Amino acid sequence: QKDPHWVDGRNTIVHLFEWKFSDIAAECERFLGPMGYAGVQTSPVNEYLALPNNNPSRPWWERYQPISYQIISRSGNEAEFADMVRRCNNVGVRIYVDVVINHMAANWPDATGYGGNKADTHNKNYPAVSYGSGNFHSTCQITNYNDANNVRNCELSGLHDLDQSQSYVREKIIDFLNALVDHGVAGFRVDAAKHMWPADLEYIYGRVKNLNSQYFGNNARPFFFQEVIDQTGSEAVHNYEYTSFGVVTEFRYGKELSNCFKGNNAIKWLVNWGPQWGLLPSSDALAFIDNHDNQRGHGGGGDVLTYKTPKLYKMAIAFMLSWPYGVTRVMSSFTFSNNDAGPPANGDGSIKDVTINSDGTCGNGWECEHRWSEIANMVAFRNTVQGTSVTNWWDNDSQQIAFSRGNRGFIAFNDQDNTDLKQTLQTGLSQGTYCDLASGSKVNGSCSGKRVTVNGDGTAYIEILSSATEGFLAISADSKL
Ligand code: LM2
Ligand code: CA
Repeated sequence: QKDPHWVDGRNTIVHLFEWKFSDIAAECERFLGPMGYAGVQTSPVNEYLALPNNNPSRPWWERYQPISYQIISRSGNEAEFADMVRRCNNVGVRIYVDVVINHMAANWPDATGYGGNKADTHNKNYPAVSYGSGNFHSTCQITNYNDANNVRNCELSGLHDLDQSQSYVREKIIDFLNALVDHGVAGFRVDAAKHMWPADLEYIYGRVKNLNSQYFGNNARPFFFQEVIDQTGSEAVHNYEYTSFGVVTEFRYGKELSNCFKGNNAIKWLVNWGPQWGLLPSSDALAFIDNHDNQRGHGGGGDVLTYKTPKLYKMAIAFMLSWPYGVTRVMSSFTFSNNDAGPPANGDGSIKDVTINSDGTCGNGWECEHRWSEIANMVAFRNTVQGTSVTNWWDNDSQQIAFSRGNRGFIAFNDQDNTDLKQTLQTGLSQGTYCDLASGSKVNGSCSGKRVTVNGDGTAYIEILSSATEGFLAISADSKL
């Protein structure tokens, strides 16, 4: 169940972290569809803990403490969810829901969800599902990542750990996933998959119904991408245990690329980026630079590039989108300094609308990295070069590289401090003038950024000054003027 069911000619999933359903629907219609994005990962949509006393004030991580499987959250209710899925599918953008099925909410006094359902968390009683204490593993804490039993049968941060080997628990989870499938989602991000047994997950995925034939035809199986944090390969649980029945988030991808573009490892070594670096096979991997956890020091994170260092971040994202590997995912954040802080909110606690400025960027505290022209243009580039391979690799034996994607695209990176890139290079493209997708965009046949002249023999003079705002340059068959 590794087919994301993208509409032909599209690529890349964007995680619209904490967005409301109404804003996601609007974004599909006004931006994602027209720009060629393939899908959206939502934040968890089922009912979760509304923190008592608002202390800390409605943190983003409430969403990872389920109270029930009803669709009601800070993002909206079931009718709004249904409307979003329909409108996004209608413009060729798929929806993938983040599902939290490893555990339920931890111990909280008077735990109440956004839909008003209550849970007696201290007694592992969640009547709105309903789960009782017998549906959970007995209480123990995860303390030893060298012991798969401890990792999978004990509690992650005190979150009560469901026993997915029970047919009753499986049934409840399958019913929840089926309800989302009925609405027309294309698949799921499975939270904390590392903390569940592969055989249990394989069973559950196998029992989820086929995707809604209204959008996906007959016999289409739901897509599953599973969160398994395996950054070193040295823990008891390995990411490859999960790849025979779904795709896995490849955490080494963003970690290594961030390390490279930060200058700790010369980017010339990226010539064989992929399994030779210890990454999963391309068809098993969900590739990303940062996610909602590691961009704020959660989920094994700390060192990855994020929107906070835009020049290097955009280079890493551009490299990801130009390289033929994996199902690519782009992060779209809200601005934060406090790692616990929830999304931009109004006085009554409701999530703020995503507003769009006249230059296409977002307001009201939303970063919208997916709208940065360099990133959106590279999603288009990836669509343009689909099916081609890497050719014409060039490097300066250090931190400057360039390569072609067949005769469809060419990209160059200058990651070297105080050294300009000034080279005549083989682009593989046909003669003509092209618009650089990093420094500008092609709009109505003209270019708002640098122009690149490709000669009759495919060579072009490429210049990226070390002082430039953008550290890369990209041209494609579709950016020809
Ligand atoms: C994930 N993947 O495996 C998510 O990507 C990650 O965001 C989730 O943790 C985690 N698994 C569990 O679903 C987040 C966050 C934690 C937070 C939990 C639960 O990273 O910090 O834990 O959600 O909300 C919080 C408190 C923690 C407390 C716990 C239980 O930070 O101090 O532990 O709630 O109340 C006593
Ligand atoms: Ca578990």
